[in-house]
Amino acid sequence: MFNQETLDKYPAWENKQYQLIDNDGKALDKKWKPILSDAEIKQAYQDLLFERTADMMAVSYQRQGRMFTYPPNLGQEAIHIAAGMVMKEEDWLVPAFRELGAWLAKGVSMSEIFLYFKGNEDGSRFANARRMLPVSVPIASQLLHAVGIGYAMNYNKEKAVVFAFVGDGGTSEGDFHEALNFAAVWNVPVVFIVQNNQFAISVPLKMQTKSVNLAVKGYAYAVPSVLVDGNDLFAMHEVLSFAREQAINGKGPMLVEARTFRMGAHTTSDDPTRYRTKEEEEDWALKDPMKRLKGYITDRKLFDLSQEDALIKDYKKKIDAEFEAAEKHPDYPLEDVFGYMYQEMPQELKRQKNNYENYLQNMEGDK
Ligand SMILES: Cc1ncc(C[n+]2csc(CCOP(=O)(O)OP(=O)(O)O)c2C)c(N)n1
Ligand SMILES: [Mg+2]
Repeated sequence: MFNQETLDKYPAWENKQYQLIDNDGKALDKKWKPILSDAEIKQAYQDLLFERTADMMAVSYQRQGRMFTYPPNLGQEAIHIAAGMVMKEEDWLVPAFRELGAWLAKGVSMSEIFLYFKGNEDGSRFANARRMLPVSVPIASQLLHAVGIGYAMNYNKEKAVVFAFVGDGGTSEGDFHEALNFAAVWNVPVVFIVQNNQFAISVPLKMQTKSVNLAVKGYAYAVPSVLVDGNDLFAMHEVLSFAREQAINGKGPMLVEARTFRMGAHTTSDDPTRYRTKEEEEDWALKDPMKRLKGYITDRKLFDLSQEDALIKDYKKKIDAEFEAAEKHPDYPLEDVFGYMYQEMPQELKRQKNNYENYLQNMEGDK
């Protein structure tokens, strides 16, 4: 089990990553025993399968022209499922925009997610997800909000933790550094999860930083930090459980760099073949988090894989119904987009509104 002693054995500057299972799902240390029960492991696999199915369907709805955009999660799901298992109801989730499984664990519905990516702000009004901020596209800005929430929780003497997500690209933003600095100074209960998926759109990590890794950046601010195999559900779960424990016990923030790979495109408007090689993709495919977890559960006979197709079919039905609900949701009035900034609408904004109205009318005409 990951503890303070383990943390001390993984100083970030040595660039050793915490990992428990290999690419086939076999334990690296034969003596290792998961802290998760068999039932929890089986559930984790099913949740991962659901996230992957929902994610692929979201991409296809967008391709059908039924949603404006979508950022695929493919390959990064173990991080999300592990975080979802560790987060408690009273904890806060401060998302970036690529951690679908964690949102679902908080209680966000797929139809809310679809609404959001259809450009409808009702998608950020979560009916059931408690203590979760809306998706944050302005890179790294959410980390400052996370620290603010952590500060408020200390002030109110609340025993809960903030889980804040950011990408590798986000670590180049000033906000990331400001957030880490004040997280340490104020000793806030914030767990920073850096999803290092190797790219910020088309910019590879080596053009982003000269540091040995991203975890090492935490040390400058006295934030305990560790590099973890983000495609290893067990390693992620252990480290995040430890980070939560530390935060709850007043030990302050922690930074977890989850090393992973975005197997899909940045968003549905991106073509990754233009900036990365087939070899790189093939190499990371061997480390696919689902394949590894599947290897583990197959060895341990925790899940009857012959049920998988039926399960996926059932998920697809549910996801389709959620998408239909999003499509039936009332459209927002155009006035909402343009109406609130000024008491009297300036000429330029009137021109834009007019253009947009014409565009919508023409779209109608094409049907
Ligand atoms: C402040 C800001 N600058 C630029 C952008 C445009 N942008 C959107 S996603 C992205 C890259 C983010 O990369 P990373 O943090 O690694 O997250 P990933 O997309 O890989 O999950 C950029 C530059 C933005 N949304 N916000
Ligand atoms: Mg990235």
